[in-house]
Amino acid sequence: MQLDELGDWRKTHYTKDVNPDLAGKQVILGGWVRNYRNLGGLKFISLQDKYGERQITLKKGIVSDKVFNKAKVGYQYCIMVKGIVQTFNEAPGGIEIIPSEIKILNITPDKLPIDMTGETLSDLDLRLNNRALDLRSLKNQALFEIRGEMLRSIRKFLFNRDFTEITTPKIIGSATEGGTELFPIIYFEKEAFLTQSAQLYKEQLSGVYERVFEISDCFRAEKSRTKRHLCEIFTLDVEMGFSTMEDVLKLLEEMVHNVIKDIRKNQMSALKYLKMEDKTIVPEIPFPRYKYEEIINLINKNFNFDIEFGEDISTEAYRKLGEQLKEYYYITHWPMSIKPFYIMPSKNPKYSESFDLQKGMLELTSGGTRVHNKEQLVKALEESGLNSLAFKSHLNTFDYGMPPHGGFGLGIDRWLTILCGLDDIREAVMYPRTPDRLTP
Ligand code: AMO
Repeated sequence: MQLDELGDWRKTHYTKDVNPDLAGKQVILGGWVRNYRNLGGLKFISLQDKYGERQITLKKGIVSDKVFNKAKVGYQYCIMVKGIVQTFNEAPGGIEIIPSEIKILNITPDKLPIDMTGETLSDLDLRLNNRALDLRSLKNQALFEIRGEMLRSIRKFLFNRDFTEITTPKIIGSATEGGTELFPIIYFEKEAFLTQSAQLYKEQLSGVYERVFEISDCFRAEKSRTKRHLCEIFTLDVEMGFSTMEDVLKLLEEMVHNVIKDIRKNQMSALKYLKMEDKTIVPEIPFPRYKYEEIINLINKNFNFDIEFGEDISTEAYRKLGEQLKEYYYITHWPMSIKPFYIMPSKNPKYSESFDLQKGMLELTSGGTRVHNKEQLVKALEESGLNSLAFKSHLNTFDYGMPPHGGFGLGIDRWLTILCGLDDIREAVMYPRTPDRLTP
């Protein structure tokens, strides 16, 4: 088939901008064929672009024979259409385009690897194998519009509160968090690692810019094959100088409240597409706060578990807890023994000035007050079995007037999973990385 050239055609509008005010006017749209129907003397094409879709209507006798005959399309053909906007109540969105010319810019095989009409949902792995195609679906369009809004809203919220956006290295020389969940890489002749989180750098920069945040990816070498774990995650890291956990808890709940408000205000049609308009609602603040000890007592009593102080809460226990506490809530004052070295112990050092933000069973965020005294930090490092020499350059920054500070890390992919009602976190990422997936 002879393909058309783009030539001097340029889009005049995106589908979202074609409204009834344009009735009678000529537009040029471009995109992909989401669906088509051929009813003999009448053909319909659903043309989809990055924002949505519009119906192209070709009625024999109304459009020229040349255009009518040219409109032989397949799923996901890349096309452009020049035509007149017409209001028509029965068309989706109440608008149709009557074409005067069509360009077929690229074609597709007869059978696509996944369904792109939206009528059936192909298997997730198959969709991920064909991700660039899959991402064009209306469902993914809605989902990633919400993600975009979420990131815009987070930035707006934090800039309005005097935060500075930072960017920190993703290649590091020693472990950030301790533990073994690091991906080693070869850095010229040396071993280096992919960063687990911006933790150390955001702390250092809270001693420079006071209130800082970073939105970026970090890497977790966890062989967890669950619907909540990825090996490359996208996180919001926040750190606030001259603050404690109390200030952090307050900021975080206000942020969550505001971001969901913005999503509802600016992305209601995407929420509706995902059938989340009654579920993703603006949560009341302040969020309920429970101490770790209260939570394990509650789980033990209500669900017959036997969690002892100092143990982590298992997935199964969280699942039960999530049936009772379905909304956003904080779990604070975790045992110091299971917290990283940089977390500040409470007055009673059995506990720590730390918290998790939960939504139902899912942990969205962890954070707390940090240790800002160098001697105390060196001691904590060594007590966690880490070599303080490996942290020398980090520790040095604590010699020059490090303010008391606190912060949090929020998993963007996990939050999107919740906001969009997804079953699997891999859906919330354009190209997910898991123990079993490195391509595409
Ligand atoms: P933490 O390790 O709890 O804390 O990570 C912060 C948040 O990131 C998300 N997350 C993950 N999401 C998907 N897959 C994973 N494998 C995964 N691991 C973590 C979770 C989690 O709550 N430095 C601290 C934060 C801080 O104290 O500021 C940290 O990284 O939503």
